[in-house]
Amino acid sequence: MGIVNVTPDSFSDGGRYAEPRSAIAHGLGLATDGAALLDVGGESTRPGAASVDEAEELRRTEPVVRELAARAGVPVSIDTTKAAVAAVALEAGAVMVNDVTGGTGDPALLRVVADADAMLVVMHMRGTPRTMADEARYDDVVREVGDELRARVDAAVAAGVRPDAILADPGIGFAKGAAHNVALLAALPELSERVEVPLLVGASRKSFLGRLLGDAPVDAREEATLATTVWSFMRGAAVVRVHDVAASSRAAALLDALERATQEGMAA
Ligand code: PMM
Repeated sequence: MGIVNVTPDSFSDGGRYAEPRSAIAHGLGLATDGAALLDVGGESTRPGAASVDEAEELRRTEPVVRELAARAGVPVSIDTTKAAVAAVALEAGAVMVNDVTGGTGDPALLRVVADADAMLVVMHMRGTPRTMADEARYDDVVREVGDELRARVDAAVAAGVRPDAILADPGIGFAKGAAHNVALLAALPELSERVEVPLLVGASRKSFLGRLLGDAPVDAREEATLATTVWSFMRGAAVVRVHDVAASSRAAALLDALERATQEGMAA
């Protein structure tokens, strides 16, 4: 999943694709680079970020979704917490809604997804981007995130979303400290078992990578991001959400080749 942030203030690429025209060009490039999905977002969710009103979020995302859905040749997802933004994006050609609140932010969102028979990503977070840093307290992060995600999947199914159209995401960096993020990545197979739907992982360039590398700035986190891609795929994740699609896509191609050779070796 390639990230297309139409925002002035996202943590890693804020401002580079803030206008629809540059975001569309960026999304088309990510599809050429091998993205299987494009995730268009118009509201930054970095810690402490201010919220964006609906009209502005629509102004940023609608033309980008419409154009990419028509021209990119891969499915488009809308990264939003607002039912109205999701509805417009689905009408404009998106086929997936990626909600960082996992359906808890806007009570109407799950229904919008169900009515459109669209796919859904439920991500785990506690609080809001403004408050989440204070909520990073767990006794057993894998069990608690797994159980909370499972509850969000159940709520989505109860609202009419097709069970086989749901992905769950542990929400790396959302109401989690660096050790929580690492523990969740280490336990992907267990999480997957608890949640019972395919997993999506979004670790690309996040600050815990910087912390693990001794305060590496955003532009020095690419190799570590790639390590999370390889790790996540080897531990059974279905989708990784990344900024640098070309690098992750090349790594995934090699993993596929190794996986095939392993299967053939076992069959021989
Ligand atoms: N991270 C961000 C935004 N949206 N959605 C999902 N499902 N998972 C994530 O980890 C996630 C997300 C923040 O990162 P960005 O500013 O680079 O988009």
